[in-house]
Amino acid sequence: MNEISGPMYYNGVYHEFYQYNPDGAFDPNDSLMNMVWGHSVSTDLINWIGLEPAIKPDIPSDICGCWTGSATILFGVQPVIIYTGLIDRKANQVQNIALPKNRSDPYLREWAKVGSNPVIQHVIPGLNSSHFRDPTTGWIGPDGLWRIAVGAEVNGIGTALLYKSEDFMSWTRIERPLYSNNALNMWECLDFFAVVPGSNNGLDMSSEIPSGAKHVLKVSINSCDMYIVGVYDLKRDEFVPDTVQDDNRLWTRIDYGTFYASKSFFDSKHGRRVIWAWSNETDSYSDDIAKGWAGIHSIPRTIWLDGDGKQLIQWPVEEIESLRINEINHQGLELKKGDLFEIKGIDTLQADVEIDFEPTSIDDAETFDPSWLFDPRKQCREADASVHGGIGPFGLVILASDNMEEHTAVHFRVYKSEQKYIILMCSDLRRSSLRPGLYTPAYGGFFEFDLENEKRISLRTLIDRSAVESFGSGGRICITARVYPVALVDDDGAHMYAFNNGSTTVRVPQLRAWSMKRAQVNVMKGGSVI
Ligand code: DQQ
Repeated sequence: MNEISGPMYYNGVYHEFYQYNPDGAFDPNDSLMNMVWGHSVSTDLINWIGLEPAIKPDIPSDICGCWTGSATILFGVQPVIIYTGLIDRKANQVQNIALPKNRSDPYLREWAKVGSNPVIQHVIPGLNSSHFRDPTTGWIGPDGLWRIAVGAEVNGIGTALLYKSEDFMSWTRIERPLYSNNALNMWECLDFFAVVPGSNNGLDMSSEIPSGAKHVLKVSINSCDMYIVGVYDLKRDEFVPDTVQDDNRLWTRIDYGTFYASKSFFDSKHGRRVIWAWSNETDSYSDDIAKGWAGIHSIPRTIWLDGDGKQLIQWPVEEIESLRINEINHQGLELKKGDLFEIKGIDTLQADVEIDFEPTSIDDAETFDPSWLFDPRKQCREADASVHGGIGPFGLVILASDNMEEHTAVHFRVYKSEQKYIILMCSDLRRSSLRPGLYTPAYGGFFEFDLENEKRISLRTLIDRSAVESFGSGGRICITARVYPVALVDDDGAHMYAFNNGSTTVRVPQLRAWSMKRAQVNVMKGGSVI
């Protein structure tokens, strides 16, 4: 499977549709296949029931595949799916609509495509019609008209095309796009949503958006999910970024690891916005064929905008805490340069760890070089966990074998840049496995931090065997990684340590960790597991 398509909460049930390749465990993006919309349901975002696919290719306007799209709930009662159909083997793309056959079925198992499909054709001057896909969730304007955006490449430029409709069925393109930027040439899986700076209450795009709200445009391209914060100019129906860098390497990321094609939705049960994404395998094609599956979805996260109006914050939904057991707790630890403190007493292969680091002095921060911003991964490779620093590296070493020949390091390093502090967070997979043929980069990203006032740098890492999801500084920076250690397979488990390799001593005022119970994953109704 690959990404989540059309997540929604409707009548007490969460729906997760997703791109599913019924032909086997290979990457559907590598060729044109008969992608269908897989379908799972849940009442808590953690335990899932697998259902039959909701949409399959069977009409001329999706005959070569049902690709990504979104769900919109019209006026709180009518769910609608809008999705991309492949009309031929050249991957020419149009947009289609499907409606639930029976709205009183709590799981909305069956969907019917409308007779007027395709509702949006690929006839636009300058459009590359094989790059015209992934319609967003709809939003409503003060004029009562619905809008959606569709990602496209127009005259070689990445564009969010804007469409309007009175009834969500018949669509007219507005000549001016919602946004376009020549830093990239095609945008997949656009996501467009409103946020109130400093508030973690989500906003429903189908309702009036309060004044003072900002808008976020998320684009997915080249395995990266990037976002821009700005305002939505209602008069011009245009997204206006607060700032935007010409060089897309400087665009802020939703997550700096293996986390792609994310999609958010408004969760009316809890009044929050939830986002999650596809985390592809980073083992080999033959590994995936042997396993018989490939691709997972990250743990859903609540997402909101920081009070500074610039930075999105993400935090695992609180429901994940229902899986916590066997808490261990340490307080008042101190890590001097070279210290390695073993965290014992939990299942280190399936764990949730929360740890705070407090440098005892801020004097020894090394000088920041702005050119590093172009390539944080290079900095994570060159200044890795074994390289002594001023403040840091400190963090966690997880999934470590007895002799450390396999381990994954998740860590921070603090730099001083004129009047502010900049922190590098890394998730270094280069020694994560002895197996050949894996993709094992050192992922990394930078963020600004008010070290003088905030003092503590927090790290939360959720480990679920091959999945390692890390949240730095309360969710200001996130890195998802996939790891495949082999030495641990026959062992009792793996070791986990907190470490410091910087000359500044680091206090650990609080360290809490839990083993995690197994969630119910895609159990089909009737008992058989898919
Ligand atoms: N995957 C889908 C496309 C989308 C891409 C096809 C992103 O709709 O653009 O499975 O991973």
